[in-house]
Amino acid sequence: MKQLKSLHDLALFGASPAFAEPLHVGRPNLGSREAFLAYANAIFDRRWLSNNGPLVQEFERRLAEFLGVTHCVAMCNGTIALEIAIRALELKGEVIVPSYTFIATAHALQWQEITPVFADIDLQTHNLDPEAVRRMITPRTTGILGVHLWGRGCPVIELQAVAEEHELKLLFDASHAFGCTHDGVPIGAFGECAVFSFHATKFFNTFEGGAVITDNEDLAVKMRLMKNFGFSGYDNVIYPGTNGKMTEMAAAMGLVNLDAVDEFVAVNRRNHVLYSQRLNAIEGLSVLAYDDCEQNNYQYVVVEVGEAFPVSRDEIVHALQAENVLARRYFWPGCHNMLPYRAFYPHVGLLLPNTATVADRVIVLPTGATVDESQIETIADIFNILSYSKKVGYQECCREFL
Ligand code: T4K
Repeated sequence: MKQLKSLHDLALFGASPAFAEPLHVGRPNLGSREAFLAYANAIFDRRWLSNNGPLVQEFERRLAEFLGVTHCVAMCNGTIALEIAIRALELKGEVIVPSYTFIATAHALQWQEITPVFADIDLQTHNLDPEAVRRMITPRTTGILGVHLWGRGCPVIELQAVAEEHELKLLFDASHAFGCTHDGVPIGAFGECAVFSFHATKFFNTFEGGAVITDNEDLAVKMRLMKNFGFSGYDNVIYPGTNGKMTEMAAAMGLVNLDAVDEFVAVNRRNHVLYSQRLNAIEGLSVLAYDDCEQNNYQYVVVEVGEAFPVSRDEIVHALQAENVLARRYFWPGCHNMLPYRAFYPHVGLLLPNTATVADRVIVLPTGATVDESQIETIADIFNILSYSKKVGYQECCREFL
Protein backbone atom coordinates (compact mmCIF):
# COMPACT_ATOMS: atom_id res chain seq x y z
CA MET A 1 0.00 0.00 0.00
CA LYS A 2 1.16 3.51 -0.78
CA GLN A 3 3.14 5.28 1.97
CA LEU A 4 1.67 8.64 2.89
CA LYS A 5 4.10 11.08 4.48
CA SER A 6 3.38 14.60 3.25
CA LEU A 7 0.81 16.69 1.43
CA HIS A 8 2.59 15.87 -1.81
CA ASP A 9 1.70 12.19 -1.36
CA LEU A 10 -2.01 13.03 -1.52
CA ALA A 11 -3.96 12.16 -4.66
CA LEU A 12 -5.50 15.61 -4.49
CA PHE A 13 -2.09 16.99 -5.38
CA GLY A 14 -1.28 14.59 -8.20
CA ALA A 15 -0.08 11.41 -6.47
CA SER A 16 -1.79 8.11 -7.23
CA PRO A 17 -4.77 7.32 -4.95
CA ALA A 18 -4.03 5.47 -1.72
CA PHE A 19 -6.53 2.77 -2.72
CA ALA A 20 -6.86 1.24 -6.18
CA GLU A 21 -10.53 0.38 -5.56
CA PRO A 22 -13.09 2.61 -3.86
CA LEU A 23 -13.77 2.03 -0.17
CA HIS A 24 -17.50 2.61 0.29
CA VAL A 25 -19.59 3.58 3.27
CA GLY A 26 -22.35 0.99 3.24
CA ARG A 27 -20.77 -2.13 1.75
CA PRO A 28 -23.28 -4.85 2.67
CA ASN A 29 -22.66 -7.13 5.65
CA LEU A 30 -23.07 -10.65 4.29
CA GLY A 31 -23.69 -13.95 6.06
CA SER A 32 -23.02 -17.43 4.69
CA ARG A 33 -23.21 -17.70 0.88
CA GLU A 34 -23.82 -21.48 1.10
CA ALA A 35 -26.73 -21.07 3.50
CA PHE A 36 -28.23 -18.38 1.26
CA LEU A 37 -27.92 -20.56 -1.85
CA ALA A 38 -29.57 -23.45 -0.02
CA TYR A 39 -32.52 -21.18 0.82
CA ALA A 40 -32.60 -19.96 -2.80
CA ASN A 41 -32.75 -23.55 -4.07
CA ALA A 42 -35.62 -24.33 -1.73
CA ILE A 43 -37.47 -21.24 -2.96
CA PHE A 44 -37.08 -22.49 -6.55
CA ASP A 45 -38.34 -25.94 -5.57
CA ARG A 46 -41.36 -24.57 -3.74
CA ARG A 47 -42.23 -21.96 -6.39
CA TRP A 48 -43.39 -19.74 -3.59
CA LEU A 49 -41.79 -16.36 -4.08
CA SER A 50 -43.81 -13.79 -2.15
CA ASN A 51 -47.16 -13.22 -0.34
CA ASN A 52 -46.32 -14.22 3.22
CA GLY A 53 -44.36 -17.32 2.24
CA PRO A 54 -42.81 -19.75 4.72
CA LEU A 55 -39.47 -17.93 4.90
CA VAL A 56 -41.11 -14.58 5.59
CA GLN A 57 -43.10 -16.20 8.37
CA GLU A 58 -39.98 -17.80 9.82
CA PHE A 59 -38.11 -14.51 9.45
CA GLU A 60 -40.82 -12.59 11.31
CA ARG A 61 -40.88 -15.16 14.12
CA ARG A 62 -37.13 -15.18 14.56
CA LEU A 63 -36.85 -11.42 14.32
CA ALA A 64 -39.56 -10.80 16.92
CA GLU A 65 -37.71 -13.15 19.25
CA PHE A 66 -34.32 -11.55 18.54
CA LEU A 67 -35.67 -8.03 19.01
CA GLY A 68 -37.70 -8.93 22.12
CA VAL A 69 -41.19 -8.01 20.89
CA THR A 70 -44.41 -9.89 20.22
CA HIS A 71 -45.02 -8.76 16.64
CA CYS A 72 -42.75 -8.23 13.67
CA VAL A 73 -44.36 -7.21 10.40
CA ALA A 74 -41.83 -7.60 7.58
CA MET A 75 -42.04 -5.17 4.65
CA CYS A 76 -40.43 -4.52 1.28
CA ASN A 77 -38.34 -1.57 2.52
CA GLY A 78 -37.97 0.82 5.43
CA THR A 79 -39.73 3.73 3.75
CA ILE A 80 -42.92 1.75 3.10
CA ALA A 81 -42.67 0.37 6.64
CA LEU A 82 -42.57 3.95 7.96
CA GLU A 83 -45.51 4.98 5.77
CA ILE A 84 -47.60 2.03 6.91
CA ALA A 85 -46.78 2.59 10.59
CA ILE A 86 -47.66 6.28 10.31
CA ARG A 87 -50.94 5.46 8.57
CA ALA A 88 -51.85 2.65 10.93
CA LEU A 89 -51.36 5.04 13.86
CA GLU A 90 -53.73 7.47 12.11
CA LEU A 91 -51.34 10.38 12.29
CA LYS A 92 -52.39 13.53 10.47
CA GLY A 93 -51.80 17.29 10.54
CA GLU A 94 -48.26 17.75 11.80
CA VAL A 95 -45.72 15.29 13.13
CA ILE A 96 -42.47 16.35 14.79
CA VAL A 97 -39.26 14.83 13.43
CA PRO A 98 -35.57 15.65 13.45
CA SER A 99 -34.24 17.30 10.31
CA TYR A 100 -30.93 15.54 10.93
CA THR A 101 -31.92 12.15 9.52
CA PHE A 102 -32.12 10.37 6.17
CA ILE A 103 -34.71 12.07 3.96
CA ALA A 104 -37.05 9.04 4.06
CA THR A 105 -38.08 9.87 7.64
CA ALA A 106 -39.57 13.19 6.50
CA HIS A 107 -40.80 11.94 3.13
CA ALA A 108 -42.81 9.11 4.72
CA LEU A 109 -44.93 11.82 6.35
CA GLN A 110 -45.06 14.25 3.45
CA TRP A 111 -46.05 11.43 1.07
CA GLN A 112 -49.22 11.12 3.13
CA GLU A 113 -49.79 14.87 3.23
CA ILE A 114 -48.75 15.08 6.85
CA THR A 115 -46.48 18.04 7.57
CA PRO A 116 -43.10 17.06 8.99
CA VAL A 117 -42.20 19.71 11.55
CA PHE A 118 -38.48 19.75 12.18
CA ALA A 119 -37.19 19.98 15.75
CA ASP A 120 -33.57 20.56 16.69
CA ILE A 121 -31.16 17.96 18.01
CA ASP A 122 -28.71 17.78 20.88
CA LEU A 123 -25.14 18.70 19.91
CA GLN A 124 -23.60 15.78 21.76
CA THR A 125 -26.00 12.94 20.99
CA HIS A 126 -27.17 14.10 17.51
CA ASN A 127 -30.63 12.91 18.60
CA LEU A 128 -33.83 14.91 19.13
CA ASP A 129 -33.78 17.45 21.95
CA PRO A 130 -37.05 16.92 23.91
CA GLU A 131 -37.25 20.63 24.79
CA ALA A 132 -36.95 21.54 21.12
CA VAL A 133 -39.73 19.04 20.38
CA ARG A 134 -41.92 20.69 23.00
CA ARG A 135 -41.38 24.08 21.37
CA MET A 136 -42.64 22.82 18.00
CA ILE A 137 -46.00 21.49 19.23
CA THR A 138 -49.07 23.22 17.80
CA PRO A 139 -52.79 22.37 17.90
CA ARG A 140 -52.25 20.42 14.65
CA THR A 141 -49.56 18.13 16.08
CA THR A 142 -50.59 14.47 16.31
CA GLY A 143 -47.32 12.66 16.79
CA ILE A 144 -43.58 12.52 17.36
CA LEU A 145 -41.38 10.43 15.11
CA GLY A 146 -38.04 9.99 16.89
CA VAL A 147 -34.96 8.59 15.17
CA HIS A 148 -32.33 6.50 16.96
CA LEU A 149 -29.55 8.05 14.96
CA TRP A 150 -26.35 6.07 14.40
CA GLY A 151 -27.97 3.28 16.48
CA ARG A 152 -27.83 5.29 19.71
CA GLY A 153 -31.19 5.52 21.46
CA CYS A 154 -32.85 8.93 21.43
CA PRO A 155 -34.26 10.24 24.74
CA VAL A 156 -37.23 7.91 24.83
CA ILE A 157 -38.35 8.60 28.40
CA GLU A 158 -38.41 12.37 27.92
CA LEU A 159 -40.15 12.06 24.54
CA GLN A 160 -42.70 9.71 26.08
CA ALA A 161 -43.41 12.35 28.75
CA VAL A 162 -43.92 15.06 26.10
CA ALA A 163 -46.16 12.72 24.10
CA GLU A 164 -48.30 11.87 27.12
CA GLU A 165 -48.57 15.49 28.21
CA HIS A 166 -49.89 16.53 24.79
CA GLU A 167 -51.72 13.30 23.89
CA LEU A 168 -49.46 12.60 20.93
CA LYS A 169 -48.56 9.27 19.38
CA LEU A 170 -44.88 8.38 19.66
CA LEU A 171 -43.08 6.09 17.24
CA PHE A 172 -39.46 5.54 16.34
CA ASP A 173 -37.43 5.22 13.20
CA ALA A 174 -34.95 2.57 14.35
CA SER A 175 -33.39 2.07 10.92
CA HIS A 176 -29.87 2.46 12.31
CA ALA A 177 -30.45 0.60 15.55
CA PHE A 178 -30.84 -3.07 14.73
CA GLY A 179 -29.68 -5.11 17.73
CA CYS A 180 -29.09 -2.03 19.88
CA THR A 181 -30.28 -1.31 23.42
CA HIS A 182 -31.14 1.89 25.26
CA ASP A 183 -30.68 1.89 29.04
CA GLY A 184 -30.22 -1.87 28.67
CA VAL A 185 -33.64 -2.30 27.05
CA PRO A 186 -33.97 -3.57 23.45
CA ILE A 187 -34.50 -0.55 21.22
CA GLY A 188 -37.83 -1.76 19.84
CA ALA A 189 -39.55 -1.67 23.22
CA PHE A 190 -40.32 2.05 23.16
CA GLY A 191 -43.30 4.00 21.84
CA GLU A 192 -46.17 2.56 19.82
CA CYS A 193 -43.82 0.81 17.43
CA ALA A 194 -40.34 0.90 15.93
CA VAL A 195 -39.49 0.84 12.25
CA PHE A 196 -36.38 -0.74 10.72
CA SER A 197 -34.75 -0.50 7.33
CA PHE A 198 -33.02 -3.60 6.03
CA HIS A 199 -31.53 -1.83 3.01
CA ALA A 200 -28.29 -3.29 1.59
CA THR A 201 -26.26 -0.58 3.34
CA LYS A 202 -27.74 -1.19 6.78
CA PHE A 203 -26.10 -3.19 9.57
CA PHE A 204 -28.63 -5.94 8.92
CA ASN A 205 -29.89 -6.28 5.36
CA THR A 206 -32.40 -8.28 3.35
CA PHE A 207 -31.19 -6.76 0.03
CA GLU A 208 -34.07 -4.28 0.35
CA GLY A 209 -36.47 -4.64 3.23
CA GLY A 210 -37.87 -3.30 6.44
CA ALA A 211 -40.15 -4.12 9.33
CA VAL A 212 -42.33 -2.61 11.99
CA ILE A 213 -42.13 -4.19 15.42
CA THR A 214 -44.64 -3.67 18.20
CA ASP A 215 -46.24 -5.27 21.23
CA ASN A 216 -49.63 -3.89 20.16
CA GLU A 217 -51.57 -6.72 18.54
CA ASP A 218 -54.28 -4.50 17.02
CA LEU A 219 -51.65 -2.34 15.39
CA ALA A 220 -49.84 -5.40 14.02
CA VAL A 221 -53.07 -6.81 12.55
CA LYS A 222 -53.85 -3.47 10.90
CA MET A 223 -50.36 -3.20 9.39
CA ARG A 224 -50.57 -6.76 8.05
CA LEU A 225 -53.76 -5.82 6.22
CA MET A 226 -52.27 -2.58 4.96
CA LYS A 227 -49.14 -4.20 3.54
CA ASN A 228 -51.28 -6.64 1.51
CA PHE A 229 -53.81 -4.31 -0.18
CA GLY A 230 -56.22 -4.80 2.75
CA PHE A 231 -56.91 -8.43 1.75
CA SER A 232 -58.40 -10.65 4.43
CA GLY A 233 -58.42 -13.98 2.58
CA TYR A 234 -59.26 -14.40 -1.09
CA ASP A 235 -61.60 -11.88 -2.73
CA ASN A 236 -62.19 -10.01 0.51
CA VAL A 237 -60.76 -6.54 0.98
CA ILE A 238 -61.59 -4.96 4.32
CA TYR A 239 -59.17 -2.07 4.45
CA PRO A 240 -57.37 0.39 2.17
CA GLY A 241 -53.89 -0.94 1.63
CA THR A 242 -50.77 -0.96 -0.47
CA ASN A 243 -48.14 -3.48 -1.49
CA GLY A 244 -45.55 -3.58 1.28
CA LYS A 245 -44.80 -7.29 1.17
CA MET A 246 -41.36 -8.78 1.68
CA THR A 247 -40.24 -11.42 -0.83
CA GLU A 248 -39.00 -14.91 0.04
CA MET A 249 -35.52 -14.12 -1.31
CA ALA A 250 -35.33 -11.09 0.95
CA ALA A 251 -36.41 -13.18 3.94
CA ALA A 252 -33.79 -15.81 3.04
CA MET A 253 -31.10 -13.13 3.10
CA GLY A 254 -32.45 -11.94 6.44
CA LEU A 255 -32.34 -15.42 7.96
CA VAL A 256 -28.76 -15.92 6.80
CA ASN A 257 -27.69 -12.52 8.08
CA LEU A 258 -29.44 -13.03 11.41
CA ASP A 259 -27.11 -15.97 12.03
CA ALA A 260 -24.11 -13.73 11.38
CA VAL A 261 -25.06 -10.73 13.51
CA ASP A 262 -22.38 -11.40 16.15
CA GLU A 263 -19.68 -11.55 13.46
CA PHE A 264 -20.87 -8.26 11.94
CA VAL A 265 -20.77 -6.59 15.35
CA ALA A 266 -17.28 -7.94 16.10
CA VAL A 267 -15.83 -6.61 12.84
CA ASN A 268 -17.54 -3.24 13.15
CA ARG A 269 -16.42 -2.93 16.76
CA ARG A 270 -12.81 -3.77 15.90
CA ASN A 271 -12.86 -1.10 13.19
CA HIS A 272 -14.54 1.43 15.43
CA VAL A 273 -11.97 0.92 18.20
CA LEU A 274 -9.07 1.35 15.78
CA TYR A 275 -10.55 4.43 14.10
CA SER A 276 -11.21 5.92 17.55
CA GLN A 277 -7.65 5.26 18.75
CA ARG A 278 -6.08 6.78 15.67
CA LEU A 279 -8.41 9.70 14.97
CA ASN A 280 -9.13 10.81 18.54
CA ALA A 281 -5.36 11.32 18.91
CA ILE A 282 -5.53 14.07 16.27
CA GLU A 283 -6.40 17.53 17.54
CA GLY A 284 -9.75 18.74 16.23
CA LEU A 285 -11.17 15.30 15.43
CA SER A 286 -13.46 13.16 17.53
CA VAL A 287 -15.04 9.84 16.71
CA LEU A 288 -18.60 9.50 17.99
CA ALA A 289 -18.50 7.04 20.90
CA TYR A 290 -20.82 4.14 21.60
CA ASP A 291 -21.62 3.32 25.22
CA ASP A 292 -20.07 -0.08 25.91
CA CYS A 293 -22.72 -0.70 28.59
CA GLU A 294 -25.28 -0.87 25.78
CA GLN A 295 -25.53 -3.27 22.86
CA ASN A 296 -24.45 -1.46 19.70
CA ASN A 297 -23.95 -2.47 16.12
CA TYR A 298 -21.10 0.03 15.50
CA GLN A 299 -22.31 0.35 11.91
CA TYR A 300 -21.48 4.03 11.62
CA VAL A 301 -18.01 5.46 12.12
CA VAL A 302 -18.90 9.11 12.60
CA VAL A 303 -16.09 11.66 12.82
CA GLU A 304 -16.74 15.21 13.96
CA VAL A 305 -14.37 17.85 12.63
CA GLY A 306 -13.87 20.66 15.11
CA GLU A 307 -12.49 24.16 14.66
CA ALA A 308 -9.05 23.06 15.88
CA PHE A 309 -8.58 20.97 12.74
CA PRO A 310 -6.79 23.12 10.14
CA VAL A 311 -8.76 21.87 7.11
CA SER A 312 -12.51 22.14 6.64
CA ARG A 313 -14.84 19.14 6.72
CA ASP A 314 -15.57 19.48 3.01
CA GLU A 315 -11.87 19.75 2.14
CA ILE A 316 -11.23 16.55 4.11
CA VAL A 317 -14.02 14.73 2.25
CA HIS A 318 -12.61 15.97 -1.04
CA ALA A 319 -9.13 14.75 -0.11
CA LEU A 320 -10.45 11.36 1.07
CA GLN A 321 -12.52 10.84 -2.04
CA ALA A 322 -9.46 11.57 -4.20
CA GLU A 323 -7.77 8.67 -2.35
CA ASN A 324 -10.77 6.44 -3.18
CA VAL A 325 -12.10 6.66 0.37
CA LEU A 326 -15.71 7.48 -0.42
CA ALA A 327 -16.50 9.15 2.89
CA ARG A 328 -19.99 10.60 3.26
CA ARG A 329 -21.42 13.78 4.77
CA TYR A 330 -24.49 12.11 6.28
CA PHE A 331 -27.01 13.82 6.81
CA TRP A 332 -25.92 17.12 5.35
CA PRO A 333 -27.55 19.58 4.71
CA GLY A 334 -30.49 18.37 6.83
CA CYS A 335 -33.93 17.53 5.49
CA HIS A 336 -35.10 21.11 5.98
CA ASN A 337 -32.59 22.23 3.35
CA MET A 338 -33.88 19.79 0.74
CA LEU A 339 -36.93 20.07 -1.48
CA PRO A 340 -39.80 20.35 -0.95
CA TYR A 341 -39.11 21.36 2.67
CA ARG A 342 -36.69 24.16 1.84
CA ALA A 343 -39.41 25.80 -0.25
CA PHE A 344 -42.09 25.25 2.39
CA TYR A 345 -40.14 26.76 5.28
CA PRO A 346 -37.22 28.83 4.00
CA HIS A 347 -36.43 30.27 7.46
CA VAL A 348 -36.80 27.16 9.61
CA GLY A 349 -33.00 26.88 9.82
CA LEU A 350 -33.16 29.66 12.42
CA LEU A 351 -34.78 27.13 14.76
CA LEU A 352 -32.28 24.39 13.98
CA PRO A 353 -28.84 25.73 14.95
CA ASN A 354 -27.56 22.42 16.33
CA THR A 355 -28.73 20.56 13.25
CA ALA A 356 -26.70 22.96 11.10
CA THR A 357 -23.63 22.67 13.34
CA VAL A 358 -23.64 18.88 13.37
CA ALA A 359 -24.46 18.55 9.67
CA ASP A 360 -21.46 20.79 8.88
CA ARG A 361 -19.10 18.77 11.09
CA VAL A 362 -19.77 15.13 10.36
CA ILE A 363 -17.91 12.69 8.15
CA VAL A 364 -18.94 9.03 7.99
CA LEU A 365 -16.11 6.61 7.15
CA PRO A 366 -16.11 3.16 5.53
CA THR A 367 -16.30 0.17 7.84
CA GLY A 368 -17.53 -3.44 7.82
CA ALA A 369 -15.85 -6.63 6.65
CA THR A 370 -14.42 -5.05 3.48
CA VAL A 371 -12.28 -2.64 5.52
CA ASP A 372 -9.23 -4.04 7.29
CA GLU A 373 -6.90 -2.66 9.91
CA SER A 374 -4.15 -1.60 7.52
CA GLN A 375 -6.68 0.33 5.45
CA ILE A 376 -7.85 2.14 8.57
CA GLU A 377 -4.22 3.00 9.35
CA THR A 378 -3.88 4.49 5.87
CA ILE A 379 -7.10 6.48 6.23
CA ALA A 380 -5.81 7.78 9.57
CA ASP A 381 -2.54 8.75 7.84
CA ILE A 382 -4.52 10.87 5.38
CA PHE A 383 -6.13 12.71 8.30
CA ASN A 384 -2.73 13.06 9.95
CA ILE A 385 -1.16 14.62 6.87
CA LEU A 386 -4.05 17.05 6.57
CA SER A 387 -3.73 17.89 10.24
CA TYR A 388 0.03 18.56 10.04
CA SER A 389 -0.53 21.02 7.23
CA LYS A 390 -1.05 24.49 8.48
CA LYS A 391 -4.11 25.92 6.76
CA VAL A 392 -1.91 28.17 4.63
CA GLY A 393 0.25 25.27 3.43
CA TYR A 394 -2.78 23.28 2.40
CA GLN A 395 -4.34 26.19 0.52
CA GLU A 396 -1.02 26.86 -1.24
CA CYS A 397 -0.87 23.25 -2.37
CA CYS A 398 -4.43 23.54 -3.64
CA ARG A 399 -3.51 26.64 -5.66
CA GLU A 400 -0.38 25.00 -7.01
CA PHE A 401 -1.99 21.76 -8.13
CA LEU A 402 -5.63 22.44 -8.92
N1 T4K B 1 -34.84 6.05 7.97
C1 T4K B 1 -33.52 6.17 8.13
C2 T4K B 1 -33.00 6.80 9.36
C3 T4K B 1 -32.64 5.69 7.14
O1 T4K B 1 -31.30 5.81 7.30
C4 T4K B 1 -33.17 5.09 5.99
C5 T4K B 1 -32.30 4.60 4.94
C6 T4K B 1 -34.58 4.98 5.88
C7 T4K B 1 -35.38 5.48 6.89
C8 T4K B 1 -35.24 4.38 4.67
O2 T4K B 1 -35.08 2.98 4.58
P1 T4K B 1 -35.09 2.27 3.12
O3 T4K B 1 -36.38 2.62 2.44
O4 T4K B 1 -33.89 2.70 2.36
O5 T4K B 1 -35.06 0.81 3.49
C9 T4K B 1 -28.29 5.00 1.82
C10 T4K B 1 -29.41 3.99 1.69
O6 T4K B 1 -29.89 3.96 0.35
C11 T4K B 1 -30.54 4.25 2.61
O7 T4K B 1 -31.27 3.05 2.69
C12 T4K B 1 -30.04 4.61 3.99
N2 T4K B 1 -31.09 4.96 4.90
C13 T4K B 1 -29.08 5.77 3.93
C14 T4K B 1 -28.51 6.12 5.26
O8 T4K B 1 -27.99 5.42 3.10
P2 T4K B 1 -27.24 6.66 0.11
O9 T4K B 1 -27.90 7.25 -1.09
O10 T4K B 1 -26.48 7.55 0.94
O11 T4K B 1 -26.30 5.45 -0.19
P3 T4K B 1 -26.34 4.41 -1.40
O12 T4K B 1 -27.63 3.69 -1.41
O13 T4K B 1 -25.92 5.14 -2.60
O14 T4K B 1 -25.18 3.41 -0.95
C15 T4K B 1 -23.94 3.87 -0.38
C16 T4K B 1 -22.79 3.05 -0.86
O15 T4K B 1 -22.93 1.70 -0.47
C17 T4K B 1 -22.63 3.03 -2.36
O16 T4K B 1 -21.85 4.07 -2.77
C18 T4K B 1 -21.98 1.68 -2.61
C19 T4K B 1 -22.34 0.85 -1.43
N3 T4K B 1 -23.28 -0.20 -1.80
C20 T4K B 1 -24.60 0.11 -1.95
C21 T4K B 1 -25.49 -0.87 -2.31
C22 T4K B 1 -26.95 -0.55 -2.47
C23 T4K B 1 -22.80 -1.47 -2.05
O17 T4K B 1 -21.59 -1.70 -1.95
N4 T4K B 1 -23.67 -2.44 -2.39
C24 T4K B 1 -25.01 -2.21 -2.52
O18 T4K B 1 -25.77 -3.14 -2.83
O19 T4K B 1 -28.47 6.05 0.95
